[in-house]
Amino acid sequence: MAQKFQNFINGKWVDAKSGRAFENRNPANWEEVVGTFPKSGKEDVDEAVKAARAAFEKWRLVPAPARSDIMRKLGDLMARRKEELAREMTREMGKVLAETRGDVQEGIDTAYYAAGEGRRLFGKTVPSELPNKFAMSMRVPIGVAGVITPWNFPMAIPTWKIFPAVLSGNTVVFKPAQDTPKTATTLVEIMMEAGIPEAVVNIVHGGGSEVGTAIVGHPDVDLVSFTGSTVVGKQISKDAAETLKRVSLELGGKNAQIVMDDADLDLALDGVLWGAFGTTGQRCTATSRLILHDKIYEKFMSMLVDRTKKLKLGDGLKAGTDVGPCVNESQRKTVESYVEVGKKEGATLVVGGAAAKGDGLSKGWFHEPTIFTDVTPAMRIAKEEIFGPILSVLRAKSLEDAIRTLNNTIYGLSSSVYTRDVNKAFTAMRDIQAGITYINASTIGAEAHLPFGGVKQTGNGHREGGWTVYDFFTEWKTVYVDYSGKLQRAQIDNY
Ligand code: UN1
Repeated sequence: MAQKFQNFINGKWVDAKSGRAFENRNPANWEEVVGTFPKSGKEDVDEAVKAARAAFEKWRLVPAPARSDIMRKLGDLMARRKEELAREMTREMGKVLAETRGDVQEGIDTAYYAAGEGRRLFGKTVPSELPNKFAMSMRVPIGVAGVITPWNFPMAIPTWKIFPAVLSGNTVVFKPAQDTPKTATTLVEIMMEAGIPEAVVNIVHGGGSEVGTAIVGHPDVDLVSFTGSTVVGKQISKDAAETLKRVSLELGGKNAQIVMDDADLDLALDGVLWGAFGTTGQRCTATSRLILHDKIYEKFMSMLVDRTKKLKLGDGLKAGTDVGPCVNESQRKTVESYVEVGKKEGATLVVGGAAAKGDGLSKGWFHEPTIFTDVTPAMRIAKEEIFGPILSVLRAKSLEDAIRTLNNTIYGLSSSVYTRDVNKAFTAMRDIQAGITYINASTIGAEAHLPFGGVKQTGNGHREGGWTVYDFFTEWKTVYVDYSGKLQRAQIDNY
């Protein structure tokens, strides 16, 4: 019998009101059921929002440094259980153990950052125009936050959103992806153990069209933080407009790595292999385009093809595995369909291109690391986010040409340039249109204490991570204190 998991609403573990459930399976072995989870609906969301709203009235009054103490405990608990959490996550979504350990570490770092932030959350005092008058502006919590998260960073991304939300004094209704409900459930258990009061965080499992839509449409949810596809992000934006909610969207990418003719090619090779095929290409920061300078094109391609062929596919829990499975059947089908698109568009398939079979792979959603060359900017494989192990290679004659190609996308999350020329590096930093630019490093691997997010259709201008996420989860409240004892009219006739 598969282990059964529940929602956590108003401090109690409960089934979906409908009694329905869904199954979660290991993508490296689809015969293995991780557990069953409630298939919730609007009525469950209503309960969770009611509980979160009531809890907000008390939580907002707890001093931020006291909330910090809980964050510190949370970080400690996660650190103690890091290995167990990493293993559970690999089993649930497939990426290799070294990466799931990194995913948990991002959560730990985010907890400790939040712990520090509770003793800052700086406001500003500003001189007033008028005598005997004091003026200041301070951060205040907003209310109930809806948090909707993807499966590719099942621990890190929920912590990026929930920890700053809660540290700032908000309460949360959390809907994790249906492919990673177990990791999310464990995270909620740990939050309770650390001392987050009941009902401050509620988890409601289920599908986007049921649970997600209900959260976004709920008049008593004040803000929504979402990471996922651009298509869904646009819908959330429209739906949230009905109640004028504040929305933070972290969406798709079509990130590129440029390799200039003066680059350290071995370094650039390690970078692209890690960026394109790490996490099976399932990161919003993944390298899905490689732009090579004409002069090093032939040499670099032969190095790249050679190394790509040596990547070892397999169960992420097994030592020696480089690349795990796609997260589920539909994701692998998407990857397969893009291989067909690439071939039809006239690109040249140089490595991979098929669902992987062989020892230990027959019951998982594995797909070979795949590379297309002769890709032109107009092709769909150069433009659309695939979210799988496919790399499209383009060519450039110069830095300007390479940057033009890199910028030729509706997205703008991450980017990378390999060059030893400091002038070229600074030109790239200035001219690349992206939220994140790496020099001589891969497009993946953002650190939790710096702003994270993208330009263009990757988002709507907000940033997660570091100090910037606190701008999203707090409201500025301005306060004037007049101690003159008389009516003072600003801007009119006081002088
Ligand atoms: C994501 O893929 O949605 O920068 C997040 C990185 C990770 C986070 C990725 N730290 O690749």
